[in-house]
Amino acid sequence: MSEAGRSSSDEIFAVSVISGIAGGHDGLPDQSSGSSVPPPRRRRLTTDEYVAGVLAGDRTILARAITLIESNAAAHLAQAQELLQRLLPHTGGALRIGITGVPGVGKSSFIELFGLMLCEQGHRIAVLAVDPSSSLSRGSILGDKTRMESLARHPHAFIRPSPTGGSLGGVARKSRETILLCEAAGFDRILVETVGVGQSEISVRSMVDFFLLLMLAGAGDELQGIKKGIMELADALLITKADGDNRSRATAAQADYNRALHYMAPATPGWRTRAWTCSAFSGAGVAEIRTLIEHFYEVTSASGVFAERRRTQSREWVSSLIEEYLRTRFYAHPAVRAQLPAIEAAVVDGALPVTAAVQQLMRLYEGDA
Ligand SMILES: Nc1nc2c(ncn2[C@@H]2O[C@H](COP(=O)(O)OP(=O)(O)OP(=O)(O)O)[C@@H](O)[C@H]2O)c(=O)[nH]1
Ligand SMILES: [Mg+2]
Repeated sequence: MSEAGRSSSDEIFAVSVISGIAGGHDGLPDQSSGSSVPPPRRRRLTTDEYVAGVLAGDRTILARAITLIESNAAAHLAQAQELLQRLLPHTGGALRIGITGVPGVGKSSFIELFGLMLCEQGHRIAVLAVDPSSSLSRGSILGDKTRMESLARHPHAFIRPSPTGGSLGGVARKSRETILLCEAAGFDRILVETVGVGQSEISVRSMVDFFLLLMLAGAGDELQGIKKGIMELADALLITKADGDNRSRATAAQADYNRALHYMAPATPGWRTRAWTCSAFSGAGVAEIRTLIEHFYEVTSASGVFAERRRTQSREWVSSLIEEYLRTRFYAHPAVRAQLPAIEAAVVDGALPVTAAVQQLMRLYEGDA
């Protein structure tokens, strides 16, 4: 497991193994303590064992396969890619749903209820989190586990905290590959929760079919401000906590948002984004979202938009990985690292034009690249 000596260019493909989360990292009770014989934790599984285990829906092996694809070690990368290659024919079958919203909006509470409803209807649910800040705060990993207790215990649900460490690009790569593993393991509804701050929403939009934005009522000025950019990505807006005194405010906000949405281009061609309300306390509105998403699937499948989005996402995934890879290699290059501070300083001092500075750096990089 030692990662000493890995080159920094492996960074973006790397996986920091999450330590210290009970139950094999998936937020579930430790299944190895049950009546079945626990797998030897230390022995490395062969790729055949991984393939067979994942395809059989063995959640312990699935959790280990995810840890493998999250690993930063070069040896793990090779095996992880071989595993993905073999599982690829079994992927793509799930409806992938992104769920975002500011901290505390009620994402986990909604997912708990929504996920349980889907489980009861015979679906198998995987809940993944994408939180590039989690290695620092560790906040939502723990929060999610406590707020999704019933779902975490459900035999048809699998909850996996956000991969930790590294750039958003690294986290996104791991999350996308985790989606594929979960699909190969037979999960047919994948819920990807991300906290509504910054780039992570755009990243999750690029890996899901349906994007749900949770919002709080009573912040009318949000309509003009920062939320607009994210609203444009959403396939539905859901005003949360529509209960008690907040019910009428939620209904008013729903009308406001519907008016605002009227003037926006839809996130998905042929689909009208609308605002809804729900309460995770009373359960009101949750079933409507399920129906809505099923309807979305029917409409976009029939029009071809669904398949086209998946193709576009794959193409964009390739280019974003290339960009990430090149950027990492560039900044890790010894000559670039040695010269960058001086060249930057010359630019800042007005002694060197920016374009000339970048050309110098590129020559350094390409010199022995
Ligand atoms: N009144 C009311 N409170 C709610 C509802 N849903 C969630 N809450 C409360 O809002 C708080 C945050 O809920 P979470 O589900 O943890 O929110 P979150 O968006 O997952 O939060 P982070 O993961 O920290 O970003 C908790 O105290 C919940 O009890 C609801 O439907 N009605
Ligand atoms: Mg949460």
